[in-house]
Amino acid sequence: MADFKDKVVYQIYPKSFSDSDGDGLGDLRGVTARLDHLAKLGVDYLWLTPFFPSPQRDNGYDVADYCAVDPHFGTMADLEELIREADKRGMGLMLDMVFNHTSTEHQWFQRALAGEKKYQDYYIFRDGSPDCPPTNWVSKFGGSAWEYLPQLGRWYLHLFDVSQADLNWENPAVRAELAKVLQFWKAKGVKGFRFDVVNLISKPAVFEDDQQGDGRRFYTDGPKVHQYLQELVAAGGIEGMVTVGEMSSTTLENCIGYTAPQRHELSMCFNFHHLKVDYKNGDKWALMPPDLLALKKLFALWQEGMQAGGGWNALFWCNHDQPRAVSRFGEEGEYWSRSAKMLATATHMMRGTPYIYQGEEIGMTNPHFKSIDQYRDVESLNYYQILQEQGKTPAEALEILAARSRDNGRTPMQWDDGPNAGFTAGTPWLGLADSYQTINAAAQWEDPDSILWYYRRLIALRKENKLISEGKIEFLFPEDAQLLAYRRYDPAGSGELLVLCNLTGREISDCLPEGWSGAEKLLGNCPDSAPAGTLRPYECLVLQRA
Ligand code: TEU
Repeated sequence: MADFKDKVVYQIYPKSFSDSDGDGLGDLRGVTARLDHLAKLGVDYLWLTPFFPSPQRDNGYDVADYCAVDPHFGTMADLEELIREADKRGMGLMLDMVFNHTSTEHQWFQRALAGEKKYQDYYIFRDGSPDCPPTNWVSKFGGSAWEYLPQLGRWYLHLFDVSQADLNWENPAVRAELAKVLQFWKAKGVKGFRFDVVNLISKPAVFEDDQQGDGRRFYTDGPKVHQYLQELVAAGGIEGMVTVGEMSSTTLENCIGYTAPQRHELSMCFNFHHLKVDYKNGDKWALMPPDLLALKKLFALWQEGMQAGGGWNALFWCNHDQPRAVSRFGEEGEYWSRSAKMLATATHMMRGTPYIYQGEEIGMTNPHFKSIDQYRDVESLNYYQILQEQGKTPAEALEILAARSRDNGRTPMQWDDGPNAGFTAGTPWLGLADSYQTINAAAQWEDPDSILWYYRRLIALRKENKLISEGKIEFLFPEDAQLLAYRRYDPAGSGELLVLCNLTGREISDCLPEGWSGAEKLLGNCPDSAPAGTLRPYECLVLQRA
């Protein structure tokens, strides 16, 4: 089994990380040029989101060829160089496998379109009249999940964009093709994989209308998903590699199944329940401040539940689909640095493997776009229309996008305070957050009190202290909506950690559980002279005792 409990993964969105050739798009050589930043930070694995040939309707999650490099990102030789250079610095690459769907420009889909029966069986086609889709299921990006093809007189399923056709995992030939993709990249020397929406691959035997929802209950954690994953891992020969599955709307029971070692499925998985606590009535497009009590309950449920079942969590606040955590759960003004450090502490001290999304380590904020022309994401552009059809004014729709758009997390990495933050010598494909004059990596490497140095310390601590990587977890003060508190301990040995995070802009007093006064401070964003048991806005503290 791969070793991942004391490791930290850094997520790179290559399009927005670093541009080596001035075309405004980040590329693989750009990543190689920045490896020293990552090595100094101390991360172990680099997860790169897709750089495969793609029409880029969904920024590369619409893959047209699984075993090649899109010229926009460079060449296979560039990738091989990146693998070698990362390896020299003790870092391994994890590639993003988008196996629920392909781009409709993939040759499999093109051959299906051309009438080849073999390739039609690679996708999910259904008969039906042009005015009535086979089911009422809704695409994750809005609109029907079915598209009619007049030339074939049939519909195909796309749970995401119309250009992302769902693969038919019932077909053993499809499963064999995908296992070959894993073998191909393993032979190139990559160390692991992230599997995109992999809990959606197993569709039900019968397709029916969903009278209660958008259809997800029929295909989420579907009937054969565990069997397919076991088969993929074995046939791909990736059992010893580090793997993470992205699980959409999943359950605790299934995630235990996906990650408990004796099941030979995945090392760990992402779930998103804690990132829906600011969705009003579960609707991403309805704004609400985060429900902190709900957040705490979800952390406790998933942490203690995965522990009890022998599963393993991926720990994260940010990725390329999420707004910036400091803008969402922290504070962008006076407490910007303090709240960013508190949020980092909250997840990095938990039981699981932490993921850092590019820019998070310097506390990058949402860009606060004001006009629809500034957005690029297909989901944002679709919902700008849908929200107006639902009666919102353009200004209201823009306010929602400014809080919820995936582009919030996709603005270029802020390297320095020079033109375009050092991201590109050309015109960036997506505008920068104007905060880069003050929020950038160069300035933070100069400042030992920065968010960046704090992340470096958190990563180092995980390797020094087994309680962080291996210890058990127990949550405290479950009914307190302000204070996130848990302890990490070794039931067989000695030593214990206490983690206290003030999730709010209000001071907390008397938050020290019994027996902890006088304990040693391991880490925190509060001054050493702070009175014991008091946490000012967004302060956090990690204590240890023998
Ligand atoms: O995302 C899966 C997914 O369902 C969400 O994160 C989605 O973006 C959000 O819920 C919509 O409101 C993965 C990738 O991370 C994402 O970038 C891709 O667009 C998607 O799969 C399709 O491949």
